[in-house]
Amino acid sequence: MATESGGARCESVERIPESIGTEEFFDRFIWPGRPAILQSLSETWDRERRWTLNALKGALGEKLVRVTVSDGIYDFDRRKNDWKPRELNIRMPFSQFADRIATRRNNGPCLYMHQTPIPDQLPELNAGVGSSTLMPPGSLLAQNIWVGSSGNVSSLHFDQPNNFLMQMDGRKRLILFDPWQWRYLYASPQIPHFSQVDIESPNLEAFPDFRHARSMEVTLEAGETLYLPPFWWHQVYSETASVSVNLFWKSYTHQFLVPAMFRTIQARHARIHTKYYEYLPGRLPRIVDFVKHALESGLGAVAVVFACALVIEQLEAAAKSAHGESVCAVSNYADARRLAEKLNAAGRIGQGAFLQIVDWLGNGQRALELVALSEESESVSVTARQIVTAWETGEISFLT
Ligand SMILES: O=C(O)CCC(=O)C(=O)O
Repeated sequence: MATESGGARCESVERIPESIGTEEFFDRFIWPGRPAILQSLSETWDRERRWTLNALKGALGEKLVRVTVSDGIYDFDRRKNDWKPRELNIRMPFSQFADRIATRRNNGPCLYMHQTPIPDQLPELNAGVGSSTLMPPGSLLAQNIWVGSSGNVSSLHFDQPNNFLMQMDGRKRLILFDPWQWRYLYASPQIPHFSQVDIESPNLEAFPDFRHARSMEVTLEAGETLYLPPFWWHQVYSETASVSVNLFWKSYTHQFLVPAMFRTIQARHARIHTKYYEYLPGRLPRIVDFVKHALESGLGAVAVVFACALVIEQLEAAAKSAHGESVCAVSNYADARRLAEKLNAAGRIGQGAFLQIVDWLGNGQRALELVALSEESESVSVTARQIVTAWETGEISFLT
């Protein structure tokens, strides 16, 4: 079906009505990298008693929360090629916020308490936070809550971790593009996990290949969870007042074999040397897991390729540390957080920010994105060069 945008919508995302075992979930969705809607996952979260707007109002009461006010697009003004966050932040008691979003009129301002880390910012809710047996133990990276009015749009981007987006109250609609659509979606050089294309009204002169993009559309009802594999692009529309919780959890190595990651590898080979290094130990068990899985599934050739990659990585790492140099490759949130903590400690950025992406594009625009996690911190962008220079001049030191 052709859309107004010139792209097309195709296929649908499978809905899984009953609970599904971990092994089956991995075979059908994780290994092939397919999204799914799980209709029973959030049952275990006591959704109605703890996570509806009313229940949250009871739990949070007059607590001051940070809310963004916008015309709906709260992140970037891609039409003006403006990549600074355009949001207006205010603080208000949660109960007042809940009343405002429940009664928003069609053309009124949109309010959003978006991507708010529960353990850090809403410890009152911590006791109600669960996990999922579908995630390997120890793989949880972040638990965020998203509460807002109808009309909010989280514009087209992807994330590196696996994601369970659980719809607790209200309804959201999502437009998804698989990772292989990368070249049709024109990642922003400034914020490389965001697309420059306004998919509602694309500028096909500036972004001609968008016409080849193929998307899927899904509606997420209360009680449903979307499993979104890493690097899947998503634009999210709140269709009603809404409460969602999302769990980010670690990716597997094979999930990095997508165009965005190839760009990172290119960047590595372009010799962007920096002197901090620690991603390998975290990734090792996941590569080994994948090799084992490939062998068990009779995919001998795949196992061999990965085993070779593993050996090459090890040798490369050993050679680099022997020469006292290493590669800047922060590949997951946990590593990024640790790096940001070092930067924080060195007074380079505000408390609670973290690095999300390093050198995706390898196109000379080596932006690192620092994302604010708490009210005290500010979103800042620094280039890899700035960090390296600061490191070389001894202004900061980290990950040695
Ligand atoms: O629900 C939203 O508005 C955005 C959610 C999202 O981007 C995510 O879970 O990664």
